[in-house]
Amino acid sequence: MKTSRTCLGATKITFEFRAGFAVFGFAIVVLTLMPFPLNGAQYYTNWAAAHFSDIPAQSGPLADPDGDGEPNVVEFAFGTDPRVGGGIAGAVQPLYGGVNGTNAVFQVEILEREGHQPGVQIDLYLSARLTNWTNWFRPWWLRTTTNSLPSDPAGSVRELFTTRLPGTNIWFVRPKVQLFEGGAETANYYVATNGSDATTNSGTSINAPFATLGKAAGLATNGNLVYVRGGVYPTSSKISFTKISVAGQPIRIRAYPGETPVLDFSAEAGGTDGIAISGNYYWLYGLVFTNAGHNSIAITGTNNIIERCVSLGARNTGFHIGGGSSATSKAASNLFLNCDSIRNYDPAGNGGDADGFAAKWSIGTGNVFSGCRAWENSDDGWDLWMGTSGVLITNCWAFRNGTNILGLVPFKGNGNGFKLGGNNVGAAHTLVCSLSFHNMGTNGCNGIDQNNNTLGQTVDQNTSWGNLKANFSLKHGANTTPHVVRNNVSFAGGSSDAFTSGTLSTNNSWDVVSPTVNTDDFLTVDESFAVAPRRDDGGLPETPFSRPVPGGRLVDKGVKVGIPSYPFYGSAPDLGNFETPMW
Ligand SMILES: [Ca+2]
Ligand SMILES: [Ca+2]
Ligand SMILES: [Ca+2]
Ligand SMILES: [Ca+2]
Repeated sequence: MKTSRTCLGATKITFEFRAGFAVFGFAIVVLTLMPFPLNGAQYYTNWAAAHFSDIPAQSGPLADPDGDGEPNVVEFAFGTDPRVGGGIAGAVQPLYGGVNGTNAVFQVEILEREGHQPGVQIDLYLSARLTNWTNWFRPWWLRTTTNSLPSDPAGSVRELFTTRLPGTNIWFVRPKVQLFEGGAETANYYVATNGSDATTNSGTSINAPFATLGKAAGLATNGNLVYVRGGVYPTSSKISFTKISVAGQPIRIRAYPGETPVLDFSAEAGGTDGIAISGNYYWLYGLVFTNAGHNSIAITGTNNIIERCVSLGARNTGFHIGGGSSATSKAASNLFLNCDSIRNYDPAGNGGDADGFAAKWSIGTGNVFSGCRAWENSDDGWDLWMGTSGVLITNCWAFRNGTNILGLVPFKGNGNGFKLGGNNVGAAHTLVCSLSFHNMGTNGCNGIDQNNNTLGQTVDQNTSWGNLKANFSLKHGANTTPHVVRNNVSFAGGSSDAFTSGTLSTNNSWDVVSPTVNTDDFLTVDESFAVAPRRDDGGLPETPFSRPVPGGRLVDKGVKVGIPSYPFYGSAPDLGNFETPMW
């Protein structure tokens, strides 16, 4: 369900008049599958119950019982009183904006009176005109907590939002609040570090949880919810998810709201996966996996979603799709969304096998990686070795893969960023809106690599720079169909980029920017930003890192390529994986 509501006004700033009047914004509520029951902690449902026990009908996130134009979820996010109109001055305060120029700093400070509430994403939209309500846009925002003022309420938080835009002398700001997790629901099963799998605990109550995810997973069926409480779970054997669910009734296995469960597979034998999903329609959310004997998650089933999960230190590839060379069924339509795969490392193979993410061998169609990061894995960031069907990789980052963290001698990590196939198997993959930098290793170490895939690849709107060898290695002499390569950026690679003869190469930095791109074309190349914490909603962090200078040589130089869900600003897409917002 997705609903929205338009706000009544906006905060205006001019160079002469920096203070403005604060008027609240609009809200979007994204409910996942189930309505929220009223047993949250500091989440929306708990807040609403506290404020509306006498009028529960008015407790919905989009209700506005005090008639001040601000829906409850906005009052929740900013900590204002949902029963008292007004009283919201200063909650959104423009601080600074450049007058003119092509690269000005814009800053807005917000006050969250009851602290930073979980489960909501606050975004700020800007406009240079208020002649209508259609020209709002959301720039990227670097968010930092900042100093409180003496007059601020106890427990409040101030956040500073900073972005860079082409200048304008008048601008307006309004917030949007998105509710993505309202609080704990009533689950079918609970797992906790102080739980028990013995008959003394039913597992069906938060007060009588199981001790292991494996126990809960064995019982969960269509449409069930399993909550895993925070803490570390030493786990010595593989957990198998084998149920065949149906669309619309996934088995949801989620971190309890506000908590971080860590499944530590250190005690597992080498070569054994942590989680094996042969079933369908599982939806994992918010789990951390460490030290798996083989893959943290190995998927051979279909229609599974792995969201906001982390693989750290697996002894082979972190997150893997594919059944291996003897697969009898094909893994298809699986989604890895907003996951991180970090420092996975196979000592048994001298680092030559552990990728961040992989879709390999016999796979079906529709597998997607979106919003994911892979860094410092011993082998590749992504590896689609011998994948038999096309995979979509969109909005993903691969960096510093092929790093010999354990100091192995010999070390066999290849360290490609995105490896799009292998061993003369043909599959037409799509890699778009992604970032690859500083990948290194002993052999390979290209930013984006065709690797003997016999079909043409679609490689649009990516930035690949500073890799040990080529940023784009798409000429292995194996493909019978040319590649499509558009709107990409390449600079500072260790060896020359190469493309199969006949490749449609257009509007890439090497096609349209001269002299060649360099670091001055970006706001910063300080890669410490790349490992910044994610957005509240799980999306990739927003920072100035590797973004084009507004008004610079990469802006509006692309050709319209029609990538779904990729809005561009100005007259055309920019080059590379980041689009510069425009008034
Ligand atoms: Ca209100
Ligand atoms: Ca109010
Ligand atoms: Ca690999
Ligand atoms: Ca543009």
